[in-house]
Amino acid sequence: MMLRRTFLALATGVAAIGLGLGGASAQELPKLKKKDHYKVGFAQTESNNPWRIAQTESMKAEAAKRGDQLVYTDAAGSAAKQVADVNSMIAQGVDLIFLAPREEKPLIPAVMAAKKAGIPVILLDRNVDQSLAKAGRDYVTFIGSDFVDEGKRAAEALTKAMDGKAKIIQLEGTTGSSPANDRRKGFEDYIKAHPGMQVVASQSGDFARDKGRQVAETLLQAHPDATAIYAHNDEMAIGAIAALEAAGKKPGKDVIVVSVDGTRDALQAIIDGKMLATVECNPKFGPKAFETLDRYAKGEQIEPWVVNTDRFFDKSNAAQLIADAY
Ligand code: GZL
Repeated sequence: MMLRRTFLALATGVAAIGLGLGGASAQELPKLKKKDHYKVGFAQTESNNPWRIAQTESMKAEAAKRGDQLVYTDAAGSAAKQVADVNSMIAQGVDLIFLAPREEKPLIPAVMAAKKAGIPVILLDRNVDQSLAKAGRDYVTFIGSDFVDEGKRAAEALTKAMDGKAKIIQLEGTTGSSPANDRRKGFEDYIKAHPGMQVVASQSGDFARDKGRQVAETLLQAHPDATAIYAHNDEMAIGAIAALEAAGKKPGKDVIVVSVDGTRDALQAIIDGKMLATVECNPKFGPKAFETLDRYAKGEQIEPWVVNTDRFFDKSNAAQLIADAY
């Protein structure tokens, strides 16, 4: 009996080490030594729209305000380049990396490389595939909006405005990105309970205005009976409005447009009656990102998801809030 118990204990121990559950350093989240000033990396996905530019400006402004050194990279829309950018930050020996993973899976190796190098990572704005990496184990936390809720709120507003009956064209964000995956999920889960609300076509416009216009043009030709457009971000929604007008359709009358972000152009489109509403997705991460870094350096236990709360913009408040929009 003794022999069996010893064997079992040994086997469990070996298995645990094999799974990396044993060796403390290999599995522990890197710590952040408290300093007066830090050298931090910020790996941005691209700068192809006002949202991303506003996010970058906010991070740079907060770093400057604190006298911290920011090693900034722009992956120009390439997940592979973003992985290389993170690896270069690791080589430069930054204290911590802020990463907005362009897509949920390709950035996992970068997160694991930083962990192996003893550099903590805070995910901003977009998340990684939760089955492959975990907050508190592989990275410190994810700071960002609830994209599923954004999709749900867009669906709620559209369902109400259309009395529960619409043929919807969906313009999806960047393929494989968490905002695109979750904004789709939130929207489609909501309309399941409203059979009159039908998505007749769904395609990625890569969160970009011109791509969004081109995709909207194609889908409107294929679905001339479409009565609504749900865009995963305002840039694509603005592109879709241009496509509608080019097709001789009146946005806000013939086709109702709803979106996410809360950019200045979107609020203007709402004021002009061309867009129904947009759910805010606040890009000004700077203060909260560095506040979370400070909390972590002080040894605080950081919650796995630091949630950004989102307002809702429609004709009731767009005019009074446009002055602060980006
Ligand atoms: C959302 C962010 C998205 C914005 C888009 O947090 O990742 O990326 O909604 C941006 O405008 O391109």
